[in-house]
Amino acid sequence: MLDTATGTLVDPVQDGAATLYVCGITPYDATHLGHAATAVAFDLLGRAWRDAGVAVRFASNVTDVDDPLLERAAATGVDWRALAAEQIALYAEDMAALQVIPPDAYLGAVESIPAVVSAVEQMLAAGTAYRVPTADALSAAELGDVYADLAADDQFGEAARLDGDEMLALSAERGGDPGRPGKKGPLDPLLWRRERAGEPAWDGGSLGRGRPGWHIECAVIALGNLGAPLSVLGGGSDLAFPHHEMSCSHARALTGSPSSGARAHVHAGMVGLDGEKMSKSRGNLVLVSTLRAAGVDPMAIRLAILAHHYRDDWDWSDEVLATAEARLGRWRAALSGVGGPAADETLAAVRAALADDLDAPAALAAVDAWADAALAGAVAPVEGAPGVVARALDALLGVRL
Ligand code: 5CA
Ligand code: ZN
Repeated sequence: MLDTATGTLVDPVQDGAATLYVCGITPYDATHLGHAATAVAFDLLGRAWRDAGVAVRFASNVTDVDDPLLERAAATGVDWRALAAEQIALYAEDMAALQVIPPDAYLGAVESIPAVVSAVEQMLAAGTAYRVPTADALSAAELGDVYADLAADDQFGEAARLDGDEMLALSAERGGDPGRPGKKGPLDPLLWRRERAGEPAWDGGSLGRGRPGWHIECAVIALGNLGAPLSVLGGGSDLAFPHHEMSCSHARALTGSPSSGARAHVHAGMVGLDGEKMSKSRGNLVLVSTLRAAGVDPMAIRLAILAHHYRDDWDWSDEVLATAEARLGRWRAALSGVGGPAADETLAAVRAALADDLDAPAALAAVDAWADAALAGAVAPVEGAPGVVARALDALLGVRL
């Protein structure tokens, strides 16, 4: 895998085992093609590992309380819990349709609050977190919000490798608050937000009522369910900074170990539409559920995603989908025979492509070559070969025909 922290290819598997943490959705405007592409990318990794005999443990989260979710619920006049529940269910349906294997541990931010509170209390006690007074906390104002002290982490910045100005700009853009008065460092991220009027809040023990910050959510869920270090910490490239940088910093603070981040930081490229990143804030979304409702075969959506290398940024378009539908049709026709070209070389080529930093386009090309040969009928057919190819496509690529 390409480790985006070092820019080098690394093999994060150790002793035949690997842990994978993939950042899941904030449940509104799901599931757009960007969410789907990132989920499929890491699903492919899990499949390649399992095929190679690696014992995989996979965890993911759903950010079921955070500012963007609350803002969307308020803007549309729905209860934030109802919005989250509906979107989580829709995402699960879309993932099942796309043959994404579910995580072994799948946790929400809300259900993880007791673990987050313990973690933040631990960081306060260790001096790696501090309080910032709030003017409008509903009670015990002196407790304040809690922030992580990044100055206590001399490895901070090693994963994303950005300069100070870039970090400040991305922090402001992606949920941080570099201008908040009272913080020790502008990049210091929120760990616990005290209750504010009109906002949901939970019992925070010695922290006072409030709700969790974003990065600590993933740090706590990953540590609690997979341990440290992670083999792969994954998500879209929009999470490289600040989210993954901060989550790893929190993991180091909580374990006291400098190597408790991730062996490989792996980031999927951004899917866009007409040259712009597909995002909830821009509203330029193509939803998996809309395509499904229009009768598009989910396997064509999966093939459209797999036609792009996971690291590349790419644009969704009608042509991308039409190409995938045509490929699906050719593969189905080729697989419909009792006999077909021998499968061994094709399987070896698909496995080799996946082992080469998940080169899905090369894997598809190998299957195309088999399908072309099958349809041309030029080689002596081997009985059962189409079945072998079909099962390999299902297991390795998650394409069930
Ligand atoms: N809940 C957080 C992660 S803890 C979050 O980023 N949620 S999200 O709904 O915005 O995104 C869910 C996943 O999809 C993340 O891994 C994110 O990096 C990825 N993602 C979001 N937009 C795109 C896009 N346009 N292309 C590819 N992946 C995307
Ligand atoms: Zn996350």
